Amino acid sequence: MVGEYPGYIKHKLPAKQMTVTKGVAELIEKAEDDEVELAWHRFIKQQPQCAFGQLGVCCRNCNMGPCRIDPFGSGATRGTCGATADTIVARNLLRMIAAGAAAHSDHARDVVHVFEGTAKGKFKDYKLSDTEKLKIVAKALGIEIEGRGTGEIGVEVAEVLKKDFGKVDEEPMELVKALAPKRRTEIWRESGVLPRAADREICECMHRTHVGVDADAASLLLHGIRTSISDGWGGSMAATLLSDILFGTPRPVSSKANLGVLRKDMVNIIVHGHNPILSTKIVEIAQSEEMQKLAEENGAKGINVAGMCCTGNEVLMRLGVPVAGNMLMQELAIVTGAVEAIIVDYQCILPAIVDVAQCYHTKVITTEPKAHIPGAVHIEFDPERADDTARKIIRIAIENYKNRISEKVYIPENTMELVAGFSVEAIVEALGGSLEPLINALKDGTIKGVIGIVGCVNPKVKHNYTHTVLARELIKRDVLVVGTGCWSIAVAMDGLMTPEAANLAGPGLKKVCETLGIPPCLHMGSCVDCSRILLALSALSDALGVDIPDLPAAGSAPEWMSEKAVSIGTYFVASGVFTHLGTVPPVLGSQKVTKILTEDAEKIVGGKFYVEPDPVKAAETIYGVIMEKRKKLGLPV
Ligand code: SF4
Ligand code: MSK
Repeated sequence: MVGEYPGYIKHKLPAKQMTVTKGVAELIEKAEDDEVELAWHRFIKQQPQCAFGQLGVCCRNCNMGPCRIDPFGSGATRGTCGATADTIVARNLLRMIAAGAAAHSDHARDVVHVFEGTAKGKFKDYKLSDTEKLKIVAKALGIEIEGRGTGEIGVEVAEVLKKDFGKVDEEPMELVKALAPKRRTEIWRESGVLPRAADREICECMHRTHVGVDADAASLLLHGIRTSISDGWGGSMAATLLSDILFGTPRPVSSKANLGVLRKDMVNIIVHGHNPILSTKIVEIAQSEEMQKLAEENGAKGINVAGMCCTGNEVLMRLGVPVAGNMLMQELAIVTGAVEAIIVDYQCILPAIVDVAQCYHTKVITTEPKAHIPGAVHIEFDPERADDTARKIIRIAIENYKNRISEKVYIPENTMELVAGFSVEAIVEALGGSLEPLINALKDGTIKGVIGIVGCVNPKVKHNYTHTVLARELIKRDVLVVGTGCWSIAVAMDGLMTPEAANLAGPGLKKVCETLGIPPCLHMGSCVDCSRILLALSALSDALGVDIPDLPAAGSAPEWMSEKAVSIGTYFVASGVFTHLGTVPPVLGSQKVTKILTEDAEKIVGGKFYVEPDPVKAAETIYGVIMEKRKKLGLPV
């Protein structure tokens, strides 16, 4: 790897300027000392990045291309087929939404599969843990629950939800009909964006963007909105609800975050990716006497499982498993030299971890038929033999402990306490059983508003800087912050998910947090759990008797990078949320598309995008929007 890029080591990164998270700079420096290349190094080698790509004006949707539009008008203004910059930018964005929605919905399909197999008694290593929630979901879907067993109800829930993926009629998706606020579904129906089935909308994205189909930017973007709704209120919603039924609805749980959660004297296993189906099993089986004994026989004091990214969030929220870091920290976990195995499912797994692992002793174990990485050990996960698969994988990790190279081990000491597990149900419980105290606090101005902050980290910007500064600026202004994904790990490592962080909040939010014993930033889960934010918004809009766009609420993806984040941002906007983006989306090559996203969308669905890389300026603007909404509702400002 080093031989491949002999130059990079001479140009060391200014590690301390790359991140705000403690311990990360030391590990970047260690990686350079060990001659290991990281995402930051590879990002620098990509410079200058293609300006056509950044503006979204390149197209390779057919073999008359690739084509690109000159943004300054001195070169080509149309592709070979005649597509304009507006068409190309809108088509590219639609394909991003399609990929993001596909990732979430396909994740959901896997959960539905295991849920159905469990309800039928076929997958014996799983059980339906939250049967109350099963009944609530079944009722919402119009399924009879009286006098029926949970297995029977579960099978019917699975039957209904399976149709939400791929049916061919024009009826809206069942989950959307069941859970989205009625005012929203009416607006979506009128605008022609009520989704019919997740796979169908995604498929139609691909059809529309094929050469010679939809050339109208507005029409393309409307379908993007439709597809994103099929994700947020459909695919992601199904993934969250069924994961809760299978593994339990999260409740507040204390744990720790940052790479210091790795243990020098234990077998360290990282679970990384997005799905709780295997990772929950890894945690469970690792705690078994059999595996702990095996670890001791191999010279370790035991087994330490830690999470990474959203699989990490899943097992943190439900089981209190410590989280080692967010997306850009996956390579650094290996650089500690103390990780015996990194077990991955899918999404946000850098293929480069295999190269990094080669410089240490870490085994990278892929488990999903749809996510292979060259050089990794592949052990395919089979839900029918879940415990056996988990045992097999954990054994590999344990047996690898003896291969640890002690001179290469360095675990930064940094860890941070946190409280996670704030599902909507947990928030309501923390409030004493109803949303009323929160509504009252919003009404009297003790809390000015609520923001959902989500999304990735990105080497284009200082790691975790925008995430943490934006959150700090908003809690200071008495805005309650909830969120998911890599954002939640970033602010947890910054200490904002401790009840003591209430001291950083404005007087109103501080009082509320102290009364309830909650942090000012609430961890709501993984990427698919952005659906929980939608449900929270829906509950708030019901309680206040207004539609979501009228709520003193906003959304943000400060350091986003993935296509899933594009889908999430779009369904936030579609749900009526003013949505901030901290990294610039590839749309600036079309004024028309930019205008639709940042202005016109509001007239159609009530929400719009706002782009601002500076978190302090963004916080001011977001706060201003929240205050405007308060004024319109007649609430004190
Ligand atoms: Fe070029 Fe049109 Fe083909 Fe795109 S679809 S590559 S713009 S000819
Ligand atoms: S893991 S999609 S980098 S949030 Fe959900 Fe983080 Fe973004 Fe992946």
